[in-house]
Amino acid sequence: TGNPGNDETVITKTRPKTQRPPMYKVLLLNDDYTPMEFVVHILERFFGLTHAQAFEIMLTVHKKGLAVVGVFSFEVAETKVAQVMDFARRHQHPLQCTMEKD
Ligand code: NFA
Repeated sequence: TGNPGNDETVITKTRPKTQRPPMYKVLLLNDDYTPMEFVVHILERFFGLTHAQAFEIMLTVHKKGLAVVGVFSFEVAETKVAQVMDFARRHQHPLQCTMEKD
């Protein structure tokens, strides 16, 4: 309008779309044969957990059937799964580790 004192300015804020990589949950699955201490060892060795944290997650898997061990980029998650599966296979335990998009 032509009224004095009103410039009719519209303020817009741009929100830059920063790209974040998709994240992946690494899951550990229960079975009837893998020893509890072996699972605890894996969680300490490949996921940098303390003994107490590792024991807690192992028990969750044992009781609930599965648990999320951690959330990582695709590449890191893939590596963790491969490390766990390889270590379990070499020790002839049927432990299963998988990943899924978060
Ligand atoms: N359920 C296994 C047992 O009783 C222990 C286990 C825990 C296996 C977590 C796999 C994952 N020996």
